[in-house]
Amino acid sequence: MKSLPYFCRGEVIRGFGRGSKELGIPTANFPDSVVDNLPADISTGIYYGWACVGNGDIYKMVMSIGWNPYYKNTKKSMETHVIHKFKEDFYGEILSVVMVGYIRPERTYDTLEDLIAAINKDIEEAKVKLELPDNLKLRNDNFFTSAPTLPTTTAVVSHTVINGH
Ligand code: ADP
Ligand code: RBF
Ligand code: MG
Repeated sequence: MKSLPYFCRGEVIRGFGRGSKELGIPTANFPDSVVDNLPADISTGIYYGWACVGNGDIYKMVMSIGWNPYYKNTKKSMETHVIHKFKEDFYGEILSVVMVGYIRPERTYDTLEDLIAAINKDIEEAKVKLELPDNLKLRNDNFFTSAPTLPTTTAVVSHTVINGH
């Protein structure tokens, strides 16, 4: 995928409210404007990378892009699970991410427990892969230090601008 690493940011919106939080795996959803801006070579599936809320600390993340085949969604979503325990929700804030690598395609599972186990395995893989020197470097990219903190129309900067820096 020639577009990796891929930098993007956008407001955190409400998702399907399916209670991924109750599963212990909340995912911050991006609006359509961010999903529709994805380059064509970024296929659906599971990715790992770095994420930052507003201009807060930078944490490891895993992201799911697609139609969640287990739930048969009709709408393509882009959901980030930040690998950190937050004290509060951050709906309405700007989430900045860099997608660093691809883990696997999305698939369906026989049970919810199997889906959760797969996601937890993704999280473990992300933690290990992000420790590689080339991947650690992206954590320090000034993309994160220049993060806007308010949801404005300019917050959803097109990928050509961000990735052309
Ligand atoms: P929704 O369907 O609205 O996306 P979720 O159950 O997936 O609901 O919860 C997502 C929300 O939880 C995020 O928008 C964010 O405000 C909050 N949240 C708290 N901790 C995290 C985290 N570690 N990663 C992602 N979102 C988190
Ligand atoms: N949904 C699926 O239907 N199939 C998957 O393989 C799948 N993998 C995921 C991997 C990660 C790391 C994350 C964060 C989510 C994944 N999801 C997958 C999405 C999950 O179904 C979704 O977060 C919940 O339905 C809440 O919206
Ligand atoms: Mg969500």
